[in-house]
Amino acid sequence: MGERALNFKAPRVPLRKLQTLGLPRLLLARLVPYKEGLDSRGKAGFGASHFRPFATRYVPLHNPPAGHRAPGKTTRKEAFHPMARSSSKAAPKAPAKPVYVLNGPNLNLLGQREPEIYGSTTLADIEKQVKAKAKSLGLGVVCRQSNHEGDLVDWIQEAREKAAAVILNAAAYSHTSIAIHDALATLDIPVIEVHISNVYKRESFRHHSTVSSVATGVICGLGTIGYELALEAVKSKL
Ligand code: CA2
Repeated sequence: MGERALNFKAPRVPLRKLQTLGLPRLLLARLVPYKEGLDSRGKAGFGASHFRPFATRYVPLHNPPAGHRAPGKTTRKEAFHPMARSSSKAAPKAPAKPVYVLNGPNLNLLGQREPEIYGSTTLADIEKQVKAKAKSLGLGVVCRQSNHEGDLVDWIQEAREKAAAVILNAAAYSHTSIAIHDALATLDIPVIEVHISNVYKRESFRHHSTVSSVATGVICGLGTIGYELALEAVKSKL
């Protein structure tokens, strides 16, 4: 029988009324709570205040088949059978902690000077791309930039507690900073070093990095897409 033929709306009945009819609470939990199988706290079953008795017997038109559903939306089946969720095609769930994307000195000038080396993409563009990529991977991100070494050290220390991983373009500090090296050495989360330009094609003072020896991996010379590749790498490590 088609879904349309089965689509009728049972009346909303307050929980209190059903209880006074002598229906045991266990049985009430089998009835479909009002509002898409979830109660006001987002939970199914116990604690819902209104029910549509017998609603489990029909498939409503507003409950589209899996794959045609808004990402993250809970179906009735999933509400009552939590195991059913694992096979659904919901958007990937973000880990509790975000990835810190940290940029060092002068990177705020991107797109304004030296486009032959760094391209015309601005830092704001990069952060927009990073946020979109992170979302598609189910990751959260925090993007920050500073011209001050101490800020980068503070944020790396903060990442010990608050971040799932660090993506770092320490810019010129990559070639000089022992403080950033030492802060990174305390982390036990993935660290991806990024450089927009190919530092090995440039002046010899850019060939050494104090970051690389304490990084999980290094991406260099691929332009601003390097930040997105770094997110892919982080995703594979988490
Ligand atoms: O290629 C990279 O991403 C670098 O980390 C960028 C640093 C440089 O010191 C590193 O050797 C390689 C410099 C970032 C400065 O960016 C500017 C952008 C526009 C105008 C001036 C500087």
